[in-house]
Amino acid sequence: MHPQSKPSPTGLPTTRTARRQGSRAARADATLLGGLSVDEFLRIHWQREPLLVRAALPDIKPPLDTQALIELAQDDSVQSRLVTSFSGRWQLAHGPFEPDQVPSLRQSRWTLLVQAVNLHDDCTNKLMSRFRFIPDARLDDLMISLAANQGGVGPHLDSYDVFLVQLWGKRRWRIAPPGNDRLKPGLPLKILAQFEPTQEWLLEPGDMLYLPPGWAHDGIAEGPCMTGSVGFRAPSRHEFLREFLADAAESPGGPDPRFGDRGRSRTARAAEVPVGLHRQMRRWALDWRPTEKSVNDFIGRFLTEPAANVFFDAPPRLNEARFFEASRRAGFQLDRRTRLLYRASRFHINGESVAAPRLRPARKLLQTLADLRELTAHEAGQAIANSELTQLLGDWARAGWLHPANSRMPP
Ligand SMILES: [Mn+2]
Repeated sequence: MHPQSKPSPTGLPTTRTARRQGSRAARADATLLGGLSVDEFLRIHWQREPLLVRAALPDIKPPLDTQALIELAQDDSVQSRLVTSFSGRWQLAHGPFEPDQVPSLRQSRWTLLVQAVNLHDDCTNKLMSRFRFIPDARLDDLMISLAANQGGVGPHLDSYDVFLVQLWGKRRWRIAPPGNDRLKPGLPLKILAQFEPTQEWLLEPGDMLYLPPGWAHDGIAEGPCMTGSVGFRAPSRHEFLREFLADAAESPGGPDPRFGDRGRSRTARAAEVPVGLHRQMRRWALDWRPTEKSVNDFIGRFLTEPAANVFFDAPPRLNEARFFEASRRAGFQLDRRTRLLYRASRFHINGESVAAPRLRPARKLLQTLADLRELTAHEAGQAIANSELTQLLGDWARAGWLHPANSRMPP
């Protein structure tokens, strides 16, 4: 369909962002959610009810083969775990693994879990982007588990929503509503003491199961199989405040008065906390207020902070003229590991906050880059014409956060 042939429901011209995302949503509607529209799914199922979708991703192929996945688990920048239940005894080992540490698929009862494969593989990243009807700030990663026959991690529950996508082979899932979260004692992994499944399905390639947080589930491979888990992030108050307060403590800003007790009298009770000292510290604690700006910026930095094991490969010496020339021809694309979010007039990228460009068209271009994770050659040309954007995009390219489109990205 020609993009201009269909007026938007509001009668206003649609932006390219809305159009591209609209078509993405329409494609998702077709099969991904089993005939439900995204809106219906969000209203009926999201954070409420499980949903089984047969042939959600028809013709799916594993984004990478078993050998490539095992090789990822050998990489020390990748988080991986090996769960085995040989002779009924649960064992857990953390990667990176030597090639001979991963059992053969001819042996039963083991699972290799590789976290955040989307950060390392473009096809996996593309698969995860099918779920961008949930905002990036809520999307976490796509884990891939490779299981031998009868492999699994035991009945357990997660605190986050999950889409379980069967990529290859078959896995039998049994689930139970939230309730009993008591764990079996003395095991290296969290396995529920009690599990009384209420529903059960055998998932085949392309089938998908959505589970809200807290639903107990047990997936057991029937023959060797590969399953993708699209996971979400939902900070708890404690997690957020721990990071926020640590950040605030490191960057107090303003003067830093120190306690003093000039003119004090001698003490007869050496162990008693001095009244003045206690009073001063109590005041510091009770009077401390973050500024609105520091809170807003911290939230953005918190939500875009790269995982501890993510390291961007900054080009050794960026030839800026050549970089902008290549981008003018092909457009820009964000590195697949880059987290770029925006709110009001601030942009947050990989744990840093920057002010939006002053001119509205430039701001719009940056929002498009964030929403679509790329700019066309035409848009790149417009961006390069704005000096504020050129500065910003040059900085990001130097950090390895942004590349000319279609260029080989670091593995
Ligand atoms: Mn799980």
